[in-house]
Formats: sequence, structure tokens, C-alpha cells
Amino acid sequence: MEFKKMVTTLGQFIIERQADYPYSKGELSRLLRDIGIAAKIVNREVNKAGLADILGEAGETNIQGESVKKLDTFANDQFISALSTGGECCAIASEENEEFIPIDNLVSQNAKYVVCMDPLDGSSNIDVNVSIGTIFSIYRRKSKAVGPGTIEDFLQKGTEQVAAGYIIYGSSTMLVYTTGKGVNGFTLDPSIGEFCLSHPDMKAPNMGEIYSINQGNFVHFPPGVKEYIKYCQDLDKDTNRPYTLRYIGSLVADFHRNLIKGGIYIYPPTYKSPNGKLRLLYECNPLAFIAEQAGSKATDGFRRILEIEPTDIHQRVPLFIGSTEMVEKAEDYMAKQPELQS
Ligand code: AHM
Ligand code: MG
Repeated sequence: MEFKKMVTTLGQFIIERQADYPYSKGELSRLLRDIGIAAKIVNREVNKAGLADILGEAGETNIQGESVKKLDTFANDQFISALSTGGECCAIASEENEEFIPIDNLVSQNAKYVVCMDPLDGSSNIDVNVSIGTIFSIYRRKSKAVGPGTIEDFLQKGTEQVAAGYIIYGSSTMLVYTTGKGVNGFTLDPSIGEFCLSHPDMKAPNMGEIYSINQGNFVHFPPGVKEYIKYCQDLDKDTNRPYTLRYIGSLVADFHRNLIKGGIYIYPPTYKSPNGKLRLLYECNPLAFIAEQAGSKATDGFRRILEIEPTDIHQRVPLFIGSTEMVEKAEDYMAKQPELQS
């Protein structure tokens, strides 16, 4: 009898990959597995978002007598709960929490890792059934090896990340992550409730034909960004311009599309917000790590994102991310008119 090869689940893949790290005792694997489980629970709630009117509005009590949480609060609580009870994480910094959360319990006494996360990014898209995402980033602690993590564990450059990933709640739900040895993508098969390896060793095209930026803010952009946008819109057969503009307004979804098809995403500095909108720790560093591992590039228009020294957990930074040649072209325009260089 002939047996067909079964799918590789996220759990199996994580275990197989542990052999890549001979000195690892499996803690990172367990941490990634915990994130995968929390993602499935959040996905279940995201899928029900359209039923909010029937099941109860946020802040109300639903028909089962349970209080209904806003989806971003639910996602935040779910990931915090999974990470703080899993035993591998000694502190969490979340975009949703003003202060980082030190984890002070018995199971986490010897935990080696801290996690930064944006539990539900693009949340303005929830009510209109457009893709949203979760972004996470994992660092090895720098503080003494016992007890809860401290601020110095979070103020590490992106180059120090040991793993990073995102979950996209889209037409299908995917988890994409890297531990610094390439990027792999898993699609959730709802019939078996497992993330299955669907996009092994993802590589981003060097060049693309999509640019993603909130062009409605054009008047607020510095000259370098305006000039680059004009370049994208110019007619030139040799470089397939004008490019296509695609902007979902969910960073994870825009990033994911550009990773697969080739393209550039920009959240630029503006005169009102010279550091842009996106957060270094929760959004830019993890996606920059994934981008580089897939062969693309991430800068703030001038500097490599992963080399920026964080001074605050909620620090913002401009983001130019995507196909290497496109990011380099945008950097050329920024260098010519370096206004708003931070
Ligand atoms: P959020 O973390 O509050 O959801 O904000 C981040 C989101 C990104 O997903 C998206 O790319 C960007 O904000 C859109 O911002 P804008 O509406 O200013 O273009
Ligand atoms: Mg966000």
C-alpha cells in the first residue's frame, strides 16, 4: 500500500527545527508553540467578529451572561495569558500596555526570553471585515537569569532578535515566522485546527510593481517621499512603471502581500509626526527581521531598522520595507533631500 506524505504541522516543524540549535533545550520551541496555540484562539474570535451585534457589543454582557471584550483587548489578554503561564517568558511588552509586564510566577522563574507584541494590528479594519494581524518578536533576556525580566531586556537592537513572526487573519489565517534561518509560512486548516506548512523557505522578489503608502497624507510628506511617489507613478516601459498602488491599512496584510508578490510598504516621517506612526519594537523590528531573512530590506529611509538602538519601548520609527531594489530606490530619493532625518 502506498502512503501519501502527510502535511507538516507547525508543532512538528518546530520540533524538527530544534535540531538546528544543538545547545537549545527546547524553551524557544515551547514558546513558539504557545504563541501558535494563542493564535488559534484569537483566530476563533476574529472569525466571529461580524457577529458582535448578535453576540453582544464590547463592554456589554452577552446572552450567556459573559462580559464581551473588544477584540484587541481579547487578543492582548490571550497572548499575555499564554506567555505568562507557558514558563518560557519572563516579561512581555505589548503595544496595548503602557508599561511592560514583568512575569513573576513560579513556572517562569528560570525563563530566558522576553516577548514584544502587537496583539491585533490594523484594528480599525476589524469592524469592516478586512484582514488584521498579530506581530511578535522574541529576545533572549539580558538581565540576571532568575526572576522577572527588566527594561534592559527590551531595549535591545533588532539584530538581537532570536525569533519573530506574524499571524495574518485573512481569507485564510497564516502564521509566518523566522528564527534566523529563513522564513516559513503555515496556513491554518480549520478542519483539523492545525497550522500546516504551506510556504516553506519564503523568498521575497528583489523587485516588484506595487507600492503601499497612505497617499492621502501626501501634503504632509517630506520631499524625498513625494519624489519617490512621483517616480512610482511615472511612465517607463523598461521598469514597468507606473506601479500599482495597494494600501490595505493593515501593516501585516500589506507586508505579507508585498513579501509574496514583490513591492514596497512605506510609513514615512511627516512634519506632524517626524518618527512616523509605527512602533520599532512591536511592528518594525519583527517585520524587518522577517524581511531580511526572506532577502528583502527594511530601513527608516536612511538607517537599517535592525540597527536602531531603542530608548523607549513604545518608540516610533519611519518604515520603508520590501523588495530590496525598491527600498534602495526610495532611499536614493531620501538621501537627495534628507529632510526629517532622525
Ligand atoms: P495600529 O497598531 O493602531 O493598528 O496602527 C498600525 C496600522 C498599520 O497596520 C497600518 O499600516 C497603519 O496603521 C495605517 O495607518 P494610516 O491609517 O495612518 O495609514
Ligand atoms: Mg499596530
